[in-house]
Amino acid sequence: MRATVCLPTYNERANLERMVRALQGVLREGDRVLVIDDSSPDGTGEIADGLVSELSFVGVLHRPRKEGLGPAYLAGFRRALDEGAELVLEMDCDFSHNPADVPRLIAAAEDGADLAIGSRYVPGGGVGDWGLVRRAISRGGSLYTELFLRMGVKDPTGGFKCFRRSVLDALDLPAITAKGYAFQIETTYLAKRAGFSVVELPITFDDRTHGASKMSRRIVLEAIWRVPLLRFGRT
Ligand SMILES: Nc1nc2c(ncn2[C@@H]2O[C@H](COP(=O)(O)OP(=O)(O)OP(=O)(O)O)[C@@H](O)[C@H]2O)c(=O)[nH]1
Ligand SMILES: [Mg+2]
Repeated sequence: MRATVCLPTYNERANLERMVRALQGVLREGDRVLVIDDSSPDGTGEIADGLVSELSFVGVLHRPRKEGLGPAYLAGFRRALDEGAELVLEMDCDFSHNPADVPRLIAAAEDGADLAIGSRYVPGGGVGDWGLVRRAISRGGSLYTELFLRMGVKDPTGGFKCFRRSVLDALDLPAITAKGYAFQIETTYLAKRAGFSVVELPITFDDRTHGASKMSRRIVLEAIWRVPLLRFGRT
C-alpha cells in the first residue's frame, strides 16, 4: 500500500533535511513524504523546496501562516489523499518520533489496523529523560482523556500515527478544528467512534536535540476543554 508521511514543520531548519534522508532509508518505492510548512521564518520552506527539486518522492505544501498542528495536518491529509495515498502517516519533524519505527506502523496498517498509533504507554514503549513535570502533564493528559472518552487507548495525545485512507475518507475532516494535542485525541476518538480498529505499537519518544518546542500552555488548555466537549458536545 502506498504511504505518504505528512511532516508538519515550523522552524525545523536543523532537522528537516536529516529527517527526509532518514525517511528515504526506510520508505519503499512509491511511498512519499509531504512537508507542510507554515511559512517558517527560519527558511525551512526553502530547504523543503530544495529537497523537492532533488528527490522525486518529496512534496511540499506551503501555507501562509502558523495555525497549529491540526490545520497543517488536515491540509496535508487532503493533499495526500488527492494524490492517491493508501496509507497516511503523521510524524513530528524533530526526531522525537524515530523514522526507524515507520515501517512497523505501516506494517500494522497493512496487516489490518485501520489506525496504528506509536505509543509511549504500552509495554515496551517509553519516553527519554523527561522531567517530572513533563511526565505528569503527558500521563495526566492520557488519564484525563480516558476518564471522559473511554477509548482504551493508552497514549491518546501521541502524534505518530498511520491511518488507512478509508478512515480519513470517512471522517468529516473540515469539521475538526482542534489545533494541538487535542487534534490527536479528536482524530483517534472519531475513528474509534466510527467503528475503525485502533492498534498501539510501542515506541520510545526522545526529546528533540535541535530547534525549539512549540508546545505551549495554550495547547494544553485546549485539550482540557475540548476533551469533555468531544464526549458531551456538538459532534
Ligand atoms: N506546519 C506546522 N507545523 C507545526 C506547527 N506547530 C508545530 N509544528 C510541527 O509539529 C511537530 C511537533 O511540534 P513540536 O514543536 O515538536 O511540539 P511537540 O512535539 O508537541 O512538543 P515537544 O515534545 O516539546 O517537542 C514539529 O515538526 C513542528 O515543527 C504549526 O503551527 N504548523
Ligand atoms: Mg516535538
